[in-house]
Amino acid sequence: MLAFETLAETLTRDGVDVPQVMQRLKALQIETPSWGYGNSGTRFKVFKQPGVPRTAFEKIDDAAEVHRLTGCCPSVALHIPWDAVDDYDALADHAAERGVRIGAINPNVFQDDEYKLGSLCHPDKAVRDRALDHILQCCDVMRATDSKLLSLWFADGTNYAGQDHIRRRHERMQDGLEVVYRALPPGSRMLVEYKFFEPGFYHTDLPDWGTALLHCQALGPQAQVLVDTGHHPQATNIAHIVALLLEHGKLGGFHFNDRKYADDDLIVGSVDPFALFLIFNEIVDALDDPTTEATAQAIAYMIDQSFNIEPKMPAMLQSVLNVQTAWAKALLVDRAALRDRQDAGDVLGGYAVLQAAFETDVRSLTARAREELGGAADPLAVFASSGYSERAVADRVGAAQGWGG
Ligand code: PSV
Ligand code: MN
Repeated sequence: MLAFETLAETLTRDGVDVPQVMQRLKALQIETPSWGYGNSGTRFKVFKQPGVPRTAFEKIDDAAEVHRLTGCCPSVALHIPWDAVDDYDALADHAAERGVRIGAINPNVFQDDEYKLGSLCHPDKAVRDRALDHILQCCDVMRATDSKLLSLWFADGTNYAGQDHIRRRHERMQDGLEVVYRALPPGSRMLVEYKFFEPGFYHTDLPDWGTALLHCQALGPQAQVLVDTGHHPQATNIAHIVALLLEHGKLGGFHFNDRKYADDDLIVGSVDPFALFLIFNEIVDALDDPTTEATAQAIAYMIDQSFNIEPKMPAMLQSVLNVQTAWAKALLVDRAALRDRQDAGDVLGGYAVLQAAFETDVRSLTARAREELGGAADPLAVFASSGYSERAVADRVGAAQGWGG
């Protein structure tokens, strides 16, 4: 690994504004999900891990440890009711004491028996109202915890042709979202997530960014699309989606993870780090463009992963490191040269500019950024020798074994 000073010198010689790169590198904040710390599994099995948190408070402790080691994960997303508590003020205070804050609130309208045929799209108004009530309660949780993001994912869909009326379901979704939109706390945003299949296999009510965008456009400026990188068909060009959502002011946030086949929840960037880099490349490009800058600045970066066979804390740390790496590489792209090659119609020239940034060894840059943020140069090594896991195993006995436990 090149020493920071040596790399900075070389980059400066190549025309890179290293102080600006470092400033942008340190500005990247990545939210971690409470459910990434608890037990989780596949359709087939939940493999229990010793030492996992038993309560929302302990999940916040783990998130705070990730922030302590990286310096760039100051918020934690909650999933309600997985993280439901009697006293949300106390939970927010606990987070603040640990040096983090509550991030996006994720309502769960997919695990009750009533939601078998959907939530906001359900044919029965009573079920739709139940889902709506829950989401509105989550808006109250936002108020209590000072969260500025409501993150919505719906498992709504059908399994058989003829099961339900596709357009009527679409209208029910819009009607429900409108009620939620009006209930958003001031200054907050609502992020609408899509997923191309699962659990609905014939049709999904929010299958793609286009459908999410239709809803968000009809709702207004506080509604934006959330891109979960694991929620696309094979070969989808996510960077393209990101570019178009940025262009229209509708890219609200990400759920990062990686995937090989479906919604695999693998460590971010573990399968295709180049794809992740290309996503960030579009974002850095948008930051430098006055027409898209505000949207790009406000993007909420979140990890959405449940770790089934790998140790959870190191996996979370690795994901954060991989996001930082891709971000750093995107910051190194020579934008003037790229523009020049593109305008010249130079097919391989533009690719070469991207490749040069992607192939740069940025480890010393990201390590320095973490140190300057108060984290560790090597969070995984520090975590391994910290005794945190061992203490958790000794102290935390009896965690719930189901999803979100
Ligand atoms: C659905 O697959 C999803 O990506 C949504 O964001 C959920 O809220 C999350 O996973 C947790 O199950
Ligand atoms: Mn997600």
